[in-house]
Amino acid sequence: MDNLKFKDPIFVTRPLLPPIEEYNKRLQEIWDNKWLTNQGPLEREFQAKLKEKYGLKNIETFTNGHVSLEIALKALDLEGEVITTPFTFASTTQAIIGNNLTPVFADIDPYYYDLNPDNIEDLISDKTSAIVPVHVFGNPCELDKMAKIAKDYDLKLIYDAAHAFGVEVNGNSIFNYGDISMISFHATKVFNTIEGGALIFEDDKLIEKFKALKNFGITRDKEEVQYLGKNGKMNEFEAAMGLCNLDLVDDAIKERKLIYNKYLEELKDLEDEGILKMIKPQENTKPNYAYFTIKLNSEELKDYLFYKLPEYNLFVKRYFYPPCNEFPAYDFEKNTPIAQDVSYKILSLPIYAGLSLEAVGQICEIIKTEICNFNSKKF
Ligand code: T4K
Repeated sequence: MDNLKFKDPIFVTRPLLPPIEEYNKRLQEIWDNKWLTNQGPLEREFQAKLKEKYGLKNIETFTNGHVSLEIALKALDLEGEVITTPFTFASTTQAIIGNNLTPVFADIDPYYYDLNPDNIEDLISDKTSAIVPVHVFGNPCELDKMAKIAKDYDLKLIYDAAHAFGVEVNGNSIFNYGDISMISFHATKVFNTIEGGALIFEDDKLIEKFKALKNFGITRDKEEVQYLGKNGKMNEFEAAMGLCNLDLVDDAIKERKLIYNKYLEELKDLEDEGILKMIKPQENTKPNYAYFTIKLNSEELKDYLFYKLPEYNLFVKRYFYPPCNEFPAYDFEKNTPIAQDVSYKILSLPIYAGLSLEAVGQICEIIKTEICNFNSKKF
């Protein structure tokens, strides 16, 4: 074991950080402007650059992804039930519940682990007002089917695209689908603004509403509180980080691709033997390689690896465990067997710009060694 143990800890991710001199230049601007938050010049510049680089119609930035999603649901004045996925981070479900809406969980597809559109229609009732799918690990949902269901039943379609920064489908940004898409710019994401998030949307009427909702509901024209708002503003230090990281993100995604492909190659034998399953990027998609996951063939093996790998200074994560409809805080129906199966058997392995291919090789060696140890203990 000792020859495979990492000297320094290897985490599931590390944040993308610009050269400190570049960030310092932006800090100097903040000092010169004496403007720290509340729709400052760097936030506006950041929004404009994102719009241009990714071909977006409207964008509003926020303090984090979660608040962005809460505000998206609030702005659409939704009521009743929202159909969503149980295989996601707690945020998606909590944003729905936080808006006094009831999440109704539909099961996921077994390939990309996204909300399966074929499971939605049976759950639609006269109380349903929206669908909130997630592009899990950055892999796009079935966009056309989702759009058709939303149109046929007159439902709002809000994508949780927290993982999907930079992803394109048929040459178009993934953020341009649905009524609204939410992105997270959290430190652990492909692209970060330390904390941060954004909403991308088509409808111009939402521009002023989002600006008000992130500022205590105060409208800019009348300076009146017209909505029950939040403090959801992005500050200038976050926008500065975003502006610096925008210059780096394309190269970071290229590095991630090399890592992703190395995992696919190194772990292929284990997949061929049916011991684990990996996700191959979808056709017609420009992926962002945000996460690399393995679904083990048993929960026992997943648990064994999860608790064993830290002995090698290797820290993987259980994205996402358990499924959100099993959180002890709520009492939801647990009738989503595919989500449950995936959630109990999945591990996310390290992937980030700066992780060497040599380290990836070592991670795969550790996994192979420990799967052998697990099997020999079993029989
Ligand atoms: N919807 C979905 C589908 C999401 O996945 C998320 C967030 C949201 C909505 C909400 O967006 P935000 O409001 O967060 O913008 C992390 C993130 O905190 C969370 O943003 C993310 N999803 C979720 C999937 O993962 P944890 O609890 O797993 O993070 P943590 O602190 O264990 O970090 C993971 C590893 O990253 C650490 O082991 C080490 C490394 N790390 C982390 C941080 C924060 C660093 O090296 N440096 C750092 O600064 O939740």
